[in-house]
Amino acid sequence: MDADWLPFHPNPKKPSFALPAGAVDAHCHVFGPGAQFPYAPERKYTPCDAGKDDLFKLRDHLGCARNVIVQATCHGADNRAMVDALLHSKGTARGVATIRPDITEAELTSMHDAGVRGVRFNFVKRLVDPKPDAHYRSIIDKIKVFGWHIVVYFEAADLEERWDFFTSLPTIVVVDHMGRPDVTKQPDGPEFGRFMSFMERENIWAKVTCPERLSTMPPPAYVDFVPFAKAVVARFPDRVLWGTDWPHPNLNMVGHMPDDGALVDLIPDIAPTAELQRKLLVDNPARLYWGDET
Ligand code: 0GY
Repeated sequence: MDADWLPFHPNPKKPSFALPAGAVDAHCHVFGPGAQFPYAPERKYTPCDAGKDDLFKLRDHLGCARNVIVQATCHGADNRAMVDALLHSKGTARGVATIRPDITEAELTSMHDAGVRGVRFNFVKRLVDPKPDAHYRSIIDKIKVFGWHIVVYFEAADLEERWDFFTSLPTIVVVDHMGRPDVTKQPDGPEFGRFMSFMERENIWAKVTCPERLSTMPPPAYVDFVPFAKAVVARFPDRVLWGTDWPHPNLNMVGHMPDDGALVDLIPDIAPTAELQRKLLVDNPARLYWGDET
């Protein structure tokens, strides 16, 4: 792993907030293990190993029922570690893949059968080299028949730059970490206002995730993050998702590793009622990721 890599918390607390039955951790990753699932040559970081066994242990410890495992950039478009985790999850995990336009229908079918329900388009330049729109459009053509959705990861400035592209996407679009707002600005200011206008489109969803990444204030309260996430949950309660982001890549950039139990304890601050919590943690992810289950 990279010399300054921060490994995931070895001993997270048991949350004080009891997650509702059926709660989904809808944003997490697996890293390797590298000896079994090598990291991609084009990766921009080399993480600590953090495989499916550790992920499922955390799921049970926190009181989650299910996971959505999002392909991490350190594995590029090699989805084997993520798919292997889905196949060993006994139906308790769905996946979001990274694919290239030359993927075959047989490969997509096999991923769908394993539990993949979406693709991730990543525009964060320190993680990937973003591609021209045509690259993403050819992937959209391939996934249409499977009914998959698109997960996008971008920074606040990208929303303005690629507005026409993002607003033209024909599927449900889930935005990672609310599009990375600068939380030192005002939640009702122009920058986050642009994101809230984006959310007004019925096909746009948001993950109210990553206080540890976005906040400039100390854990576990992350006071400056809360009003942003709370505003999104209040206004769009049926189109929000929550997740841990375990095993928390690149937190050397912010200087600390959160306690995942404390991240769970932050949920009532951003979703203050039982109804909002049920939608955020249970109903919304169940509809999006397990909606085809009979
Ligand atoms: C996250 C955030 C980050 C990394 C990745 O796939 C990734 O490498 O998503 C980041 O560094 O901000 O969602 O895990």
